[in-house]
Amino acid sequence: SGTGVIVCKAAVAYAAGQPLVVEDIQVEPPRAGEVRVKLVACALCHTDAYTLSGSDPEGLFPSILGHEGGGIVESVGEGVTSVVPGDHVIPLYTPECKDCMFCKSPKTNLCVKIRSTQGKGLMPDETTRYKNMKGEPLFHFMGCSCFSQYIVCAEISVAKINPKADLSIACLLGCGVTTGIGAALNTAGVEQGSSCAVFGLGAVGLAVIYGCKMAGAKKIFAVDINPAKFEIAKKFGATDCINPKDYPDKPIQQVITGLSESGFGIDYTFEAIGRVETMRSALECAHRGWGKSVIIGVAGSGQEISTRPFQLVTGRQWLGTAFGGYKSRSSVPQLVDQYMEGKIPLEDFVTDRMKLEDINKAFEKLHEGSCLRCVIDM
Ligand code: NAD
Ligand code: AHE
Ligand code: ZN
Repeated sequence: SGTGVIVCKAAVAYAAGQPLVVEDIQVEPPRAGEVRVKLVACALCHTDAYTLSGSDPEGLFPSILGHEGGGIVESVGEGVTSVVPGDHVIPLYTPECKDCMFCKSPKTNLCVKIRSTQGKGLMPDETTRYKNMKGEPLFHFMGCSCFSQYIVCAEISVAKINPKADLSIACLLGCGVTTGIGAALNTAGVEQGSSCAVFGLGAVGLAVIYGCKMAGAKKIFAVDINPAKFEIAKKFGATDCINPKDYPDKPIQQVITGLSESGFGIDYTFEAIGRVETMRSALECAHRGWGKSVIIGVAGSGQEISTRPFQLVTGRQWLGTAFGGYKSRSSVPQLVDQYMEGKIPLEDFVTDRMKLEDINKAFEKLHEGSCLRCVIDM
């Protein structure tokens, strides 16, 4: 294995706003420092839909989307030492080279080693490993491209995990759940006894709620315009549920500040929707003097956030997070072990399962209120 081109099925995004085309593609063998992985499962994240819609300034077509997968190493390129064929891995859109100035700093997880080529949809040597059967090149996506039965990633873009973990569930740690838990534990640093508010109750927001509960938060406000989300939010740890539509006459930040124990706001707030208006609301209901507000949601091209500078002058801090601040190759194997020990209820996020050929239905599902994560059986 490892020397020839593999022909396999993939879902190709040919153009923004168009359905994916499930067809045979050609996957080249891994070059130096790369690995080829046979995908077992992959979930859809809202970011895949966002990029397919054409809102991502870095979105490229034709490409293979998907970044929440799990698989088994099929072959490795020259010089690869950290994994061997047969290892179970989770592809990582935030790699960890352990060598760049960002990896060496304890302050961030934003490895920069291959970020520029990743943003251009290419491997680190500026070429692609994917072609359709007409021989036309296809771009990579987020260094992962999990909507293909075989993928090629940089060695630094895969985390080797416990082979006993069910990859069709553990794949959720490739993005949404890890991001949410990390936003609470790493980026915000939620403390025992504190108050939290989470805007948006998709898989990411629910994982934030779970992270806040893990950290011992006393009050957790769950905010969504779809009240059907409140039951599961309570299951994950929300203490109070708020539907902004119930308060048409008052900005929601005022409502939430009014409900806070001190009357001065909430210790930690999170935006997990991707709208600049709710980012502002989350910032403005953070506690006077020390409140921290974390942006997780990804806003469309051209969008900008705003607030009165007075909100920051009076002690609120506006933060953001990618992959929950987790240094990926070091942390994902530990998170998988925590899942195996029953400490992270990943199964509760899997609401739907589908075959690769039905992936366009999975995108429709994602826009329905009942779907948290739809896992594609590759
Ligand atoms: P999702 O679509 O499943 O969930 C979004 C939720 O927001 C839904 O429950 C929806 O009802 C709610 N919502 C929509 N408009 C609202 C409004 N005006 N007020 C209150 N609630 C509203 O999405 P997801 O997969 O959970 O992802 C959430 C966001 O996080 C997306 O923007 C995604 O791109 C982003 N994301 C970021 C990172 C990161 O590393 N920063 C990682 C994963 C996802
Ligand atoms: N490419 C976009 C923004 C997309 C974005 O912010 N992606 C997040 C991960 S979302 C996962 O579901 C991220 O990790 N960002 C940091 C990075 O380096 O991409 C744009 O605006 O150009
Ligand atoms: Zn994602």
